[in-house]
Amino acid sequence: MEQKVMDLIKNKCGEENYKKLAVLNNQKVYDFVAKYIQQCNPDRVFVRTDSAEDALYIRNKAIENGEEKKLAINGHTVHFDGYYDQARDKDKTRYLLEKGIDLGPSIKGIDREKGLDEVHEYLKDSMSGKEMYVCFFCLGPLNSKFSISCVQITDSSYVAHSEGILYRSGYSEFKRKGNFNNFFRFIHSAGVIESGVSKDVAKRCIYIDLGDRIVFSTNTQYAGNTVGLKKLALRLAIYQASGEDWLAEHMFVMGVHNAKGRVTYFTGAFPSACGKTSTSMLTGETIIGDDIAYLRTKEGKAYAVNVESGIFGIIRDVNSQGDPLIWEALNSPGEVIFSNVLVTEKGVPSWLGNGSKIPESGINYSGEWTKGQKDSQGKEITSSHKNARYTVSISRLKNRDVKADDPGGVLIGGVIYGGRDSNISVPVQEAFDWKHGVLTMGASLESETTAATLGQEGVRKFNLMSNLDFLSIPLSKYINKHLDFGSKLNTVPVIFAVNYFLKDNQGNYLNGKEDKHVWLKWMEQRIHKEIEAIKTPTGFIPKYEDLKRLFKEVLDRNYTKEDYIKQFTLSVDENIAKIERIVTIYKTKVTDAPQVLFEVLQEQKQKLEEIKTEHGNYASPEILDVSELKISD
Ligand code: SPV
Ligand code: MN
Repeated sequence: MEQKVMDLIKNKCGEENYKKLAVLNNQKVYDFVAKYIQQCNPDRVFVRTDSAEDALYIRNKAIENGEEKKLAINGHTVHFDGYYDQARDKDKTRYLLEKGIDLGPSIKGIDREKGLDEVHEYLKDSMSGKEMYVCFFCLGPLNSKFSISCVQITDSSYVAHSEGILYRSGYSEFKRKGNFNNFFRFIHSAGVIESGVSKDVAKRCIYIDLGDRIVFSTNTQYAGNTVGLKKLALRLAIYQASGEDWLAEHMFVMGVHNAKGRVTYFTGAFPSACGKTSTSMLTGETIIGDDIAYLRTKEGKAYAVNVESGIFGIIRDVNSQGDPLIWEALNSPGEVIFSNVLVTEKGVPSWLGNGSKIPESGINYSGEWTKGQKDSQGKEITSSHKNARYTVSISRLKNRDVKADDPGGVLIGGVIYGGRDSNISVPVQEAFDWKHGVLTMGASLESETTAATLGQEGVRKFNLMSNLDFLSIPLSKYINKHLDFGSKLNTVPVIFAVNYFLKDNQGNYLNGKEDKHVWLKWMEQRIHKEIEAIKTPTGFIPKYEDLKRLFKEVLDRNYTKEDYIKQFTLSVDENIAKIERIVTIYKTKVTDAPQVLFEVLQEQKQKLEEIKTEHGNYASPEILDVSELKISD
């Protein structure tokens, strides 16, 4: 059997690629590759090692086969996903579950046998006429206890190219580890390609086998559905972490610097398109990663690594003013993949909110485009898609943190939870302790939906830890894991909640995009117990004097008392209604929700009711600033 497997591989790979596999001496890799050569029937197979030459081969292939097109600036390319393939497909992303297994009503499953049959049917001969890429990557830094090795098989050079930017190459790790078997496997086929895009999106499916640690993805190209190492691996990692003692989170990791050179690391969980990347990219601070982190404890302290090495960021509203560092990378030579933007005939990309006039015509995710064009449903087609993206390596960014590849991770000082919330939470607040933060900020997170997933925008949805879309274990288990994680710590990270999207009664945002930098500096000072805060029923909020000073220092702006009061007034009824919504979710949609969650939320509700009796529905921070609270409580 073994010889047969190797002969089959050799036949499709050719001598050179075969040798690259043969030195790995890993039976599980061979079986995986052989199985999908047989199933998908590619014309040939390319094996990606860690060499620059192999990365270049894939990059060139993407141009040759039309999945990417060169743009005017050297190293820049554009890729288009199909018109109906512009975001993560939550409905078609499902866990393959054995009969009788249920992960709870919020997590979608499909009968394992049925799902495997369906996806294998789609994969059958799906690579005929195409090349198969077998790629080795590492989630997390090389040589690190945090990290997980991966093999990705795909017939999309765009997917393989994106992964080469977004992840650390992992061939050398496979070589070092030899015949090991605890790695993740991903198999993707874009299916039939017509005009450069997946033709059969109706047959799109993304099926996850947690036990075998394998993910299948077919008839789609959008990176959130196809780049196995991103959100698909996050699901496998959450499952694996749940049986061990670490956490896999939808979080950025960044360093915040004070004037004296002190660096404090934060992790931050925000739903897609809610300011996560832009926070991690703030000028003057340093980035480790913008999307996915693994967290571990060591000697009573919490550490984090960035699972990735690049950014797959939303390009909408990226402009020279708001995002100067990204802007520079997107406007200078070097490797960048733009996806689903508008491209002019001169090969210049254009996107919504880039600070320039939208061109009259060009090529976009709908094909040839002219201003005002409508789709078959009569809906106006935007020039660039709202979820259009750029893919760039963090190594291209000047603000990359020096510890970005540290195998030991960075010590976490603060954890931030953020959501899109127009009328409930104040712009920034600090939890009373780990338990309070996990339960009332992380596990109670709600956010208004965005274009990052298919479906209606602007609907308020529950999204615990911003990780709900990726959970592969029951919610109660996930929350308990967080509580346990904190209980093992002597140095406990401080938990904060931010809301960049608060609006007034007329629907105007109460904060500028840049204000988040002030909140970050406030959090940094709170972690080091340098400033006092006001205790409210929902958390500690800033004192006016501190924000006034910080607005001046950070943004050179005069922050008025009037703005402070508008932004930090506690909306009591709205907060109570939110607690009631969250309690209902945990009572009706979550099996065995931890009792402590109900207790903490009930206590918070009671305090809010007391405030209401005393001060009415809107409690100004000045009224609340009566407590005996000092630097810590
Ligand atoms: C997100 O939507 O949270 C992203 C992009 O980071 S995706 O790869 O689609 O998940
Ligand atoms: Mn994300």
